[in-house]
Parts: sequence; structure tokens; C-alpha cells
Amino acid sequence: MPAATSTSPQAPTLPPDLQGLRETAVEVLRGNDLGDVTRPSPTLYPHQWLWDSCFIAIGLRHLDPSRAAAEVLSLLRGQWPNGMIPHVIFAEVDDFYHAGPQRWRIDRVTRTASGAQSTGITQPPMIAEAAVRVGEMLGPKARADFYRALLPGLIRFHEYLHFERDPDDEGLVTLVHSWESGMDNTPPWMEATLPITPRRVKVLKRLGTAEALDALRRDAKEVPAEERLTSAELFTLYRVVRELRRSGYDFRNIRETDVPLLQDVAFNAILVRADDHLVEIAAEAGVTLSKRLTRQMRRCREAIEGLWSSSAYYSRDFRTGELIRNETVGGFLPLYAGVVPEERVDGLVKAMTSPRYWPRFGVASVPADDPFFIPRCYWQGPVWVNINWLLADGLERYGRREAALELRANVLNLIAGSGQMFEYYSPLDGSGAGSNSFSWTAALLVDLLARPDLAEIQAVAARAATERRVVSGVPGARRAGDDAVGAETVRPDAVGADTVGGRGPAAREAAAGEAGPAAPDAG
Ligand code: 2M8
Repeated sequence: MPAATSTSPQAPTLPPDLQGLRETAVEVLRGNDLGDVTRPSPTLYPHQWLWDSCFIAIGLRHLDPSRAAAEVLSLLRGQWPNGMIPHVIFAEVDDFYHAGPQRWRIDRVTRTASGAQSTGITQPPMIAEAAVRVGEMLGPKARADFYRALLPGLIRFHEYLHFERDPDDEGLVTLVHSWESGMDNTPPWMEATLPITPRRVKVLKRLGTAEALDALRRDAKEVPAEERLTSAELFTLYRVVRELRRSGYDFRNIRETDVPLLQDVAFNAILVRADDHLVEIAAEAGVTLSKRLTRQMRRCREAIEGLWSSSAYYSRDFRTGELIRNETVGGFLPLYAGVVPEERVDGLVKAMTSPRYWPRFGVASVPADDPFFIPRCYWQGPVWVNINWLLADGLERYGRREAALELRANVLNLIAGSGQMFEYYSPLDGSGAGSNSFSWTAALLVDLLARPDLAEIQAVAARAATERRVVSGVPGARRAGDDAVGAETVRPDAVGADTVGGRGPAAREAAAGEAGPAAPDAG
């Protein structure tokens, strides 16, 4: 690892309550520090994840910029000869992770730069964003060293995405697994994956013997199963891994299988922003990007327009070219990319801050009136700190400062409300869910508390805490034991309660037992 010398910045002077919260966050980051890399959480996620490390570095830069630079650079350890940077680089720890090296067997097809084991898929390309943020905190010499060390691998990664994952030159990058989106059980991916539910899983569901599958799950030993994807969904995702493994992780083979292939809107939006940062980094390092790459970057930026339909952005099915019309928070990420025409911006901000996405705490990952919505279930309702960070950043660059302040204040209230660093939070009652001691929540809190406009964020947070924006009639709230939520500001117009839960886990488990062509076993 090249030396990226810098001095540790001063900790900001904070009021005592926030000081305590910051200390908790720093403690979480310390506890998850494995050396040059930080695991997302102590129990559920013991390895290194691509976009987690990027968000973590964005927080670490305020504590130790050199360590933050090392976190970003460490991702290159996992780079494949074809340029791909994998979504997980496995640490040499006693492995209890549910999708560990044995599921992937990448040693049969390739070797990572360091020889470390990895998965065979990638994740949202946040590296360039993290690099620029870390670079801001380094002195000129240290930044130059850091960029020089990172750039060749970073360029190869962007080339891999733009070339290998856009084989038909459509401008958009195609993903081969929902784990690549980072939003594992987000509705468009679950819709697309349902038809390939393994036959054995369908049979078990039909027989009503779901417990058999639940008992095989490792992840649900760490976190209540109802806060994660259903067993049918999880075993279907394992089946996709098996298909990818058999295809040698080569897109040309993968496209011949039946695994869902999506041009994911959030991933492509993050890539467009990352491309801008890559251009900036290359310019500063005096490196010229190839014409071919520059052309594809432009094509990608333009192609996001093809994901817009009447009032929202959606992901698209690579095979059929059809938009998958499930609304999710991912549809707002073109704001982060900076590709939304000005005349659309206010409409998107209005939608994002409406009671559908912001029933009481926002921005929810799925709207509260959506059949998929479950307030504490993973990427099907909860508020995620990293996504709100991206949205606030985009809003600010669009000059929507008030909205950005509101998002940041809301995140502050959520974390302060629990006093702990949860993986995600219920948009209905603000309770924390998923894993605890979660690194990117801690890191992005550290980042938020270092902002120069913190006093304004706090003022908005204080106002929001007394306002108690609440919607009534969301069945999900009752399911999750959220009855305690008061209804001072009831907005009955907010959600169409009748439909809520219609495609919730039970319904989908049942559907998995009915629908779809016969598929091989659960793998
Ligand atoms: C979650 O995904 C992993 C698979 O990649 C899992 O559930 O095992 C997602 O929230 C993903 O976005 C995140 O990077 C990862 C680690 O925090 O956990």
C-alpha cells in the first residue's frame, strides 16, 4: 500500500449529545476495522464489500485520511484480470457468511490481483466518488500518490463495466444478479427473479413446509428472518449464483441462461457520477482517458433518459427492452447522477418528500402504498443512510438546498433516535433494523457531523422531531408492531391502504410455489 501521508483532522466541536453519538460511530468503525479494510458489521457481514468500503472511506477521511485512502486502494486487491472489481473480497476469517467462497469457486476461472477469494459479481461503482472525497482531505503530494496508485485499476474497472457489461452498445450497463445492485430484494429484481424459483423450493412452498428452508439459512441466525429477504427469494438468488458459476462469470455465456438481466437505474446513475469523478481524477493525474471509454461514458449518461417514463425512472429488462415498472428509491438516483432535466427536478423532489416515500421518516426504499412495502424488511421499505447520502448530494448540486437539508436532518434524527448504528430504519417509527454496529451508517454519520452546515441541519432536525409527520392506515405498520406510532398529523390521502401487503412475503412465498417454469434444484 503506498504511503498516503496526511495529518489526522481535528474532530469537530459538537454539542454533548452529538459528541456521544459521534463517539459511538467511531467505536463501531474501530470495532469493524480489519487492518486496511473495514467489514460492514461484526456478525452478518465479516468480509469486505465494494460499495460499503467506499461509504466507509467517506467517513474515515475525517478520522484518518491515510487509512481512508488505504480502504479505497484495498479494493484493487480483488480486481480480476478482466478489470472487474468484485462485490465481496473474502477476508481470511472463520467463515460463517451465507454466500462464502465455496458458493462462487472463482479459482476455477480466474485469480484476483492479490490471490484473495472473491465473489464473481460486482457492486455499485462508488470508488471514484470515495476517491475524490478522500482526496479532498489529503495534502497535494499524498493525493497525487493516492490517485496515481488508484487510477490504472479504476480505469480498467470502468472499462469493464462500459464494455463487457454493455455488449450490444446500448449505453447502459447490465447487471447479472440483484446483489450487484446492492439493493438485494428490491421489487424490480424480485419480480424479475420470481419466474426462476428453483423447483424444490416451489415444491416445499406448495407443501407448506417453509421451515425446512428457514432452518438452512445462516443469515437469519444473525438478523430476524422477517427483516431480510424471504427464504424462497434467497434460495433463488443462490440458484442464480450457480448459473453464473457454470457460465464462468462470462457475460456472453450468462446471456444464454435464464437468469434475470437488468439495466439497473440506480447502478447506472452511480456509474455516471463515478465517470465524472474519474475524468476529474485523471485530469489531475495528467492521464488521458481513451476515446472509446470517453464515448461510452457519454452514451451511458444519455441512455438514462431511456429509463424515464411519464413521472419516474425505472430499471429495464436487458432481454426484452421493457421497463420494469416497480417504483423504488433507485428511481431517484438520476438526481445524484446529474442527468435529470431541470424541468423534472421539482416533480421528483415532490415525489421523494411526499408521504408515500416519507410517511414519517424518509426517504423509504419502496413507497408506503406499494404492495411490496414492509417497513422493517431490508430493501423493501426501510430508510437507508447511504441512499439518503447520495440523494442529498444530488439535490444540493441541483440547488435544492432545503430538500438536501431535510434529508440530512432526517438521517440525523433517525440515528440519534436509536442512539445506535443500525443497518436500516423503519420509515414509520424510526426503529432500527437489520444488523447493528453497521459501518456505513457510522461512517456517514461521521461525515454528516463534519459538515460546515451542521448547525442548519440540526435546526431542521429539531423542527422535524416536533412535527411528527405520520400517515395512518398502513397495514405494514401494524404487522411490524408499529401501533405505537401516534397520528398527530394524519394524512389519509397519503397511501392507498387497501393494496398494501398484497404482494408481501406470504403472498410472494405462495406465488413462488405456484408460478414460473420448472427450474433446477435449490443449489
Ligand atoms: C447486503 O447484501 C449482502 C449480499 O451482497 C447480503 O445480504 O449478504 C446489501 O445491503 C448490500 O448492499 C451490502 O453491500 C451488503 C453489506 O453491507 O449487505
